[in-house]
Amino acid sequence: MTTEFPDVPALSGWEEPLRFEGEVRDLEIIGEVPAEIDGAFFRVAPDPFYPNRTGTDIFFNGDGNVGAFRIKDGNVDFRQRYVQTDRFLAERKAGRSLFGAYRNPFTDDPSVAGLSRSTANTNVVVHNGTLWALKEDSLPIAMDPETLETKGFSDFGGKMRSRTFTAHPKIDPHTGEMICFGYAAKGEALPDIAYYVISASGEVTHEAWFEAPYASMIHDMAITDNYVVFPVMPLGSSIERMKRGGMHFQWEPEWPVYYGVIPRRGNGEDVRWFRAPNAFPGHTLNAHEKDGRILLDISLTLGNVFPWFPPASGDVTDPATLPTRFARVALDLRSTTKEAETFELLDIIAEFPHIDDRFVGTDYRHGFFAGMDLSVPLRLDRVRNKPFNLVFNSLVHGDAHTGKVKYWTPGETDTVQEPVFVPRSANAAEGEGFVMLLVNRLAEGRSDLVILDSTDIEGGPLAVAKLPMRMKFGLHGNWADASTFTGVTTDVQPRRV
Ligand code: V55
Ligand code: FE
Repeated sequence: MTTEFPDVPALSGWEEPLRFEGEVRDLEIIGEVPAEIDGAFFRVAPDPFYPNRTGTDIFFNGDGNVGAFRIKDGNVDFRQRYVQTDRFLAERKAGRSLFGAYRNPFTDDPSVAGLSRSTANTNVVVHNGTLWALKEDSLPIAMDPETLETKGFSDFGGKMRSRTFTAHPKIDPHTGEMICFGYAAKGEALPDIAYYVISASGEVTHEAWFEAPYASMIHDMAITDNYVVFPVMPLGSSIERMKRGGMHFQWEPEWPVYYGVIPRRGNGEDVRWFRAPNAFPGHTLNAHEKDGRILLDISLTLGNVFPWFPPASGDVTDPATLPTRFARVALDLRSTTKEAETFELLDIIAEFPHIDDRFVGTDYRHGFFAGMDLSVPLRLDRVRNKPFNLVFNSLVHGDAHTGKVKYWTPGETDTVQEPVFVPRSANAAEGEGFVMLLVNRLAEGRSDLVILDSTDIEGGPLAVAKLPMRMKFGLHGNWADASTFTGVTTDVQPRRV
């Protein structure tokens, strides 16, 4: 490789491309990994393998590099492998970048026209014995959870007609169904949404199509016992802008937020839209039904969290300075209102929420987040590799019933990544178990996997598994019990590269 990576903040300092695949068996552990933990923590980070052909790039456009921490009998094995997307394989074959700007096919080398543009870089989720690597512009791609071998993209035996699949599907803890959707489902920058239910054994059992109020990003979703919610973000898409070489998304400060609600087995005409003032709806913590209303718990920021998708005016604000909170949005299904009502749920600056997944869709208490503990300064003047964006210094626990908040803040030169919750046993009480996260030791240029007691995060780590290298800031990951790894039956499409 003779070209250099562009000198942009998104690919510098801590976020310099790592491009590492391999394994470290039996990590050195300070403390003790609880013996009852048997499973794996999967996570994915954007990690561009080649410098982008356009000469610049954004963080969201890197190739998905999946990390797996397999934990058993108190030991931790680490493995990392790129998702072998069609795009990754084609570029490896060519020895250079062939795909251009983020979600802008007009900037691609003509030789890759029609090939999947998925980087598979946003989330990794186990369902039906398969590890699905997800990017919201494409179909999911299947990996083997034990070897991280890539098997291929799937359209679920031809039954999934959407061109896209969310990076944030939800798994119903009672039925094992994967509830999911694609936006831009008929093509980039079009308003079509396709909603799907996939059974525990991987069959598409329900499909519904409808249109969003405008064509934009719909990043996350939420489910309740009977409904599905789609928060529509005012990050508009435009083919014309893409053709001019502009960004796929543009922040639209005048557009309202919409929340779409559809019954779990509903059809396109059943969708109901609730409007709310302009804001940035981020990740959902959970949702549930109460007294005829849907209560959606979601991060809500007043302004654009993604400055790399600026508004038409070009004005950007440092996202760290924008007012943000964890909100409870009420959607009243019994009245004819078209307005959503917004309340404060937790007084925290936090994102990357996870709950005890056995309580998805129901009334619940425990949320875990990557957040900011403002009482501990982040001393970036003392670190070698500066982090780029999305900087959090603390693991946060919030109680959705009492509003009580707890922090574990590792240190003045440490940042944290998204935490996941691990139940102590299959029938443990809600929130009783462990929480696991990557901590970036910015001064050392190295990361640790840290395991804490989920009921006492203030007590600090039970175990610290030391990595010999830095872990790029990942987007999302999930915990999967070892019992869910077996029975891979996924029907995948033949490889095209
Ligand atoms: C997000 C991340 C993406 C993306 C769209 O975090 C939204 C939100 C890593 O890629 O393509
Ligand atoms: Fe996300």
